[in-house]
Amino acid sequence: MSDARFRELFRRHPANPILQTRDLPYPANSVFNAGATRCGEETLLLLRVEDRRGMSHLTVARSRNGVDGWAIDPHPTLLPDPEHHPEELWGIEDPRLTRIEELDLWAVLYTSYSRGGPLVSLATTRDFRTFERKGVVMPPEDKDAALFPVRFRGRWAMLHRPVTAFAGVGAHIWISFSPDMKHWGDHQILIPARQGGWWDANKIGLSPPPLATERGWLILYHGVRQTAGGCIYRLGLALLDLEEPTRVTARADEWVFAPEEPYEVTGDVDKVVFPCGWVVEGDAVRLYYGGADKCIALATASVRELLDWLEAHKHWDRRVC
Ligand code: BMA
Repeated sequence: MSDARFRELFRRHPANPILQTRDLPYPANSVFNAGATRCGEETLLLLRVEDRRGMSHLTVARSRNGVDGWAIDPHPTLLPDPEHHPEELWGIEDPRLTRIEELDLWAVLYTSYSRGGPLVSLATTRDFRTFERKGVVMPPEDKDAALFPVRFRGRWAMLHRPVTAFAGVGAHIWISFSPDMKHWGDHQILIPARQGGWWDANKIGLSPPPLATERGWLILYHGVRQTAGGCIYRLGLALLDLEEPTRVTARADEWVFAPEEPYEVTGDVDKVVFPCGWVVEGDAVRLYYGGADKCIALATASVRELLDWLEAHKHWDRRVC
C-alpha cells in the first residue's frame, strides 16, 4: 500500500492497466515492456508480446490520446527472424525507441534472446511498418540499452547493461560510443549498482531512453532488489551532464516508483514495474511500463517536479555505494 507521506512523482492513470492481452487482436500470453514515442499526431507503442510458446515479438499500437482507443496491428509487426538473425532464436524483447532527427528515423534497440544469452540488437525504421535490421551491437549478456538522440563530438552514445559471471561485481549501467552505430568502444561504467541493503544493490538497468532537459539528461533506471520472497523491481532517478554524458551530476538515494497496485504485484513475474518508454509534451511526462510482466500501465509526471525532487534528494557519494 502506498504511503501518503510520499507525494507520488509518478501518478498512476485511473484507466490502468491500459493494455492487456484481451485487447490484442490475436491470442498471446502477455503484453508488457513497450517502447514509446510520438509519431505524427499519435502516441505509438511498440509492444512486447509474449506468445503462448514463451517467445516474444514486437507489435505496434497507436492512440490519439495515449491512454485508450489503441489501434493495434492485426498481426505481429516485427517477428524474430532466426533464419537471417540467429541471435533472435528465442525472441525479441523490451524495445527502446529513440527519435534521431539528424537521420530522420527512429533507432530501436531491443534484446535478442540468443543461444548465447540475451544481447543488444539495433533496427531502424521511418514508419514502424518496415524495419531495417542492423544486427547485434553488444554481445551477451547485455540488455536494457538505448541510444541518445544526438551525437557527442561526432559520436553516437549508448547506455546498456552488461552482466558478467564474475561473482560479486554486480550489473551496472555502462556508456559506450560509436562513429557509425555499428562499431562500439570506449566502454565505461556510468552508474554502478550499489551494494548491501540498498534498493538498487547488485543489479540495475536503464529503463526508458535518456531524456534531454535543460538541467541535463534525465535517467530513469530500475533497481532489482533480491529478497527471500523473490525480486522487487523499483525505479530511481539520476542526471547526466548535457554535453558530457559520462558525467553523473545527480543520483537520488530513494526510489521514486515501486510495485504497489495488484497489476504490478501479481503477474507472470510478481512485483515488477518495468518502463521501456516515455513520451514528453512540454512539462508533461507519460511513462509506459510493464506491470508484473503481464500488462501495460501508464503513470504521469512533471519534468520540473522530477528535476526539483532530484535536486533536493541528490546524492552522489561513491563511498556509500
Ligand atoms: C528483466 C527483463 C524484463 C523483465 C524483468 C522482470 O531481466 O527481462 O523483460 O520484465 O526482468 O522479469
